[in-house]
Amino acid sequence: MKLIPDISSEKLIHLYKQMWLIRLFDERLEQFFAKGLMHGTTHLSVGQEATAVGACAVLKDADKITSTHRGHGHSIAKGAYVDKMMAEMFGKITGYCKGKGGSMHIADLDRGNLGANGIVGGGIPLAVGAALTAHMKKLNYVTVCFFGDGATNEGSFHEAVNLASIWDLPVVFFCENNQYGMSSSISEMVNIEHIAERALAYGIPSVIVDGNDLIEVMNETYKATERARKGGGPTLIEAKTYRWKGHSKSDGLKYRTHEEEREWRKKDPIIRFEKVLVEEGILTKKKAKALVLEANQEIDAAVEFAKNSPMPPKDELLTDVYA
Ligand SMILES: Cc1ncc(C[n+]2csc(CCOP(=O)(O)OP(=O)(O)O)c2C)c(N)n1
Ligand SMILES: [Mg+2]
Repeated sequence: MKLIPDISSEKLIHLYKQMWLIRLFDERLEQFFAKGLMHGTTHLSVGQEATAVGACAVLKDADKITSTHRGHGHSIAKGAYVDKMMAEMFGKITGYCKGKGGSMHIADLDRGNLGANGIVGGGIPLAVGAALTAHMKKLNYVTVCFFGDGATNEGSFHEAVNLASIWDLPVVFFCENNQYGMSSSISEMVNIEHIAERALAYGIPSVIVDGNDLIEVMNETYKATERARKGGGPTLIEAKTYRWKGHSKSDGLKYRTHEEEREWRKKDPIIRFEKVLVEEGILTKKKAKALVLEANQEIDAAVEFAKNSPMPPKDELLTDVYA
C-alpha cells in the first residue's frame, strides 16, 4: 500500500466502514422506494463509494465540499449523521431540511458540506464562490467540488473552471466519471477520450485516477488539496468509476450490457480496499464482517429514528423558503 497522506490504521478502518455505510444506506433507500414507502426520486451511488470516501478522507473539518444529485455518499463521507439523512428522505421534521428538501437538498454546513444539487453542474460555481471567499478573506480552507461526467458539458463547468484558474483559487474539481449521464454514454457525448483533457483548455493540471481504488483517490486528492492550500490553484481530477444501479429509481438499464455491468462489479471498491487492509494486517476477515454488521445496525437505527419522528407541522410550511 503506497499511501501518501498520513492516515492512521484506525482511520483506514473507519473509511472501510464508511464505504459500507454509504452502500447500505443507498440499498435501503432502493428497497423503500420499491415498496412505495418513500416518495419523490433518488439517485444511488452504489459502486462509487471510493470517490466520496477517498476524497473526503484527506479533508479537514473546515474544508468544504459541494455535491450533486447523487450525493448521499458525499454527505456521509463528510461526516453527516445517517439518522438525520434518513429522516429527510422520509420527509420528517428531524431531517436535515426539516423534511422539505429530500435527497437532492441535503446540506450540512456544520461539516462544510455546502449541499447536494438537483441542477446538473449547479454545484460547480458554488464551489468556486466558496473558494473565492477563502481567497478574499484569507481563510485557510479548500473546497472539493464533486460533479459527474455529464456535468462537464454544462456551461457552468467551463465558466467556473476558467475563473478558478485565472484567480488561482483553492478548489479541486473532482469529476466522478461513472461512464453515463442519465442514459447516454459519455463516449458518445464528448469527442475526447478523457474528461481530464478539458483541463488543458483552462491551463490547470489534471490527473486521471482509478475511482474504485480508495488509496489512489486519497493520494491524488491529497496532492491536489495540498497544492491548492499552498496557493497553487485548482486541479481537475477525473475518477473513472461506475454506478451499479440505474440513473434514478425508474431505469430499465436498456442502454448498457450485462457484460459491462459484470466487469465493473468485479472492481468493487469496497472489496478491493478490504483486500488491501487484510493483506497489510490492518484488518481481519472476521473484524471486516463485524464492521459490516455494525454499519447495518446504524442504518437500522436511522430507519427507526426516521419512522418514529413526526411529520413537519402545518406552521412549518412557509418557513425557510424564499418565495
Ligand atoms: C441543468 C440540468 N439539466 C438536466 C438535468 C436532468 N439530469 C439529472 S441527472 C442528469 C445526468 C447527469 O449526469 P452526470 O453529470 O454524469 O451525473 P451522474 O448522474 O452520472 O452521477 C441529467 C441530465 C438536470 N437535473 N439539470
Ligand atoms: Mg455520469
